[in-house]
Amino acid sequence: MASCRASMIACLSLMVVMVGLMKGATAAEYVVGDSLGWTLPPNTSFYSDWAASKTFQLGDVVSFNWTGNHTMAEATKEEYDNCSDPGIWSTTPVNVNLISAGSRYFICTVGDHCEQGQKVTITVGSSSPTSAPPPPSGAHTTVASLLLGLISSTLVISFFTCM
Ligand SMILES: *[C@@H]1O[C@H](CO)[C@@H](O)[C@H](O)[C@H]1NC(C)=O
Ligand SMILES: *[C@@H]1O[C@H](CO)[C@@H](O)[C@H](O)[C@H]1NC(C)=O
Ligand SMILES: *[C@@H]1O[C@H](CO)[C@@H](O)[C@H](O)[C@H]1NC(C)=O
Ligand SMILES: *[C@@H]1O[C@H](CO)[C@@H](O)[C@H](O)[C@H]1NC(C)=O
Ligand SMILES: [Cu+2]
Repeated sequence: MASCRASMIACLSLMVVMVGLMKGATAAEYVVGDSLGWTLPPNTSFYSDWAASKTFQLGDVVSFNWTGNHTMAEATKEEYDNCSDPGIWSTTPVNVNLISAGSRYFICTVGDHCEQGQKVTITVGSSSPTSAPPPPSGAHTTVASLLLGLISSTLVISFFTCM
C-alpha cells in the first residue's frame, strides 16, 4: 500500500515535470526591438523588420519595455495604419500573451512616434507570403502534446487508485 502510494506520487511528479518541460520548450518570450527595446526606431522599417525576423506561436509572450516618454497601445488595423490614438494605453513594462491566432497591432501614442515607425504588428499562426511555407501545426502540436500529458496523467491516476 505504501509503495503503491509512493509510485503514484512519483509518476504524478514525473508527469507534471514532463508537461512543464514541453510547455517551457515551446513557449518563447520576445522583447520587442531586442536590445533597442520600445522606442523611436532608427528608421520606419525597424519594427516590421524585427517582427518579420520572428516566428510567433500561440503561448508566446511579447514584452514591451522602455524608458522615457512612450506608451504602448493596442490598436485596430485602421488605427495602426492611421497612427490614431486608441485612447487606452499602458506604461512600461507590458507583457502581451499571444493566446489567439491572427494579427495584433501596437503603437506608441506619444507625439509623432507612431509616424516615425514606433509601431509593430505581431502575427501569430502564419508568416509572410514571401517566405517558405511555415509549419502551421506548431501551435497545434503544442496543445496536443499538453493534452496528451494531461490524459496520460489522468490514466496514471486511475490506474494507481484502482490498485
Ligand atoms: C533600419 O535600421 C536598422 C538598425 O540600424 C538597420 O539594420 C536597417 O538596415 C535599417 N533599414 C533601413 C531600410 O534603412
Ligand atoms: C527592461 O529593459 C531594461 C534594460 O534593458 C532591463 O534592465 C529591465 O530589466 C527590463 N525590464 C523588464 C521588466 O523586462
Ligand atoms: C483613417 O484615415 C482616413 C483618411 O484620413 C479616415 O477616413 C479614417 O476615418 C481614419 N480611420 C481611423 C480609424 O481613424
Ligand atoms: C510626453 O510627450 C508628450 C507629447 O510630446 C507631452 O505632451 C507629454 O507632456 C510628455 N510627457 C512627459 C512625462 O514628459
Ligand atoms: Cu514613443
